[in-house]
Amino acid sequence: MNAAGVLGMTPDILKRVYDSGAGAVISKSIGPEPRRGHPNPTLVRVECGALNAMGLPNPGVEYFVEEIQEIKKMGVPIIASFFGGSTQEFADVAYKLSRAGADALELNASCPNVAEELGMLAADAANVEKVTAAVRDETKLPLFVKLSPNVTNIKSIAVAAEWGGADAITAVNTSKGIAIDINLRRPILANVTGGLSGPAVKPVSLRCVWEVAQAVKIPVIGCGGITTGRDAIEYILAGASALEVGTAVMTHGLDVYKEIADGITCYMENNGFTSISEMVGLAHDYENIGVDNACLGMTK
Ligand code: RRO
Repeated sequence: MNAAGVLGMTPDILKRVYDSGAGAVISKSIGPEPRRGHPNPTLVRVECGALNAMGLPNPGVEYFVEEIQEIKKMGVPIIASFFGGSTQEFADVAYKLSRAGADALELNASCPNVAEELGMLAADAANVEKVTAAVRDETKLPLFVKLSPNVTNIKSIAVAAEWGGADAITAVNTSKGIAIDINLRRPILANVTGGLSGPAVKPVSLRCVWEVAQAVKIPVIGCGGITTGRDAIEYILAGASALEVGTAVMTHGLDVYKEIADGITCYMENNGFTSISEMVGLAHDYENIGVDNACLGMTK
């Protein structure tokens, strides 16, 4: 899947993502009302990644209902990412997106770029459980909860989402960062801080997947710096059952979805796997893996 916010604004672009090899597509995070987002600059390339502070720009749920219907007519499986400013707003938006025909919902509990009540819900386990449970009451659709890496104990937050009724955990959103222009002697982003994505965050995001996979029984969706088939396999071995790819599209174009899928297939053929589920979380068994098997995995 594409990571929410990357190429997720219009039905035509999401269709291109799907045609490029993604198994499903994810919308930009949709809220109760239209939002302009932060002033420019909102995106800056940094070493091994990108820093964004878009500020949740979106057309609002009423408008997006029509977009979902259009995407469905194109035969594309669509996961609607969404947020709210309160528990009630999260529930209301989820209800409207479900009625519109989305195939699944991704509750964005983790935008790093807005005030606490909108973004860093995911820093508080009790809130995550409460909001997830309120959304659960409004929809029977598969419900993913996207968590933040910018927390002290991601395991407890993941368990809270599971208790609230989540069907899967997406791990993770961007890591909070900053970039400074040495000539202007000021932060580059108008919002000062932004969310770091791309290869720079991969080890951190992978560690989050590892920890979440140990903490919950529901599936984990991996997200953070996945660019190659090898990255994808690392995430699957750490416990991810599905993956989201975002920043790699900026560096490799839309072909990256097929390249990653081909890389996964190649690894599976070379190592005798016939389904993804056979590989999920295998690295957690590291103490039991013999040297021969470990070498086989490392060479491909
Ligand atoms: O819009 C954003 O600034 C944004 C969002 Br909603 C998010 O979830 N993650 C991110 O890095 N940026």
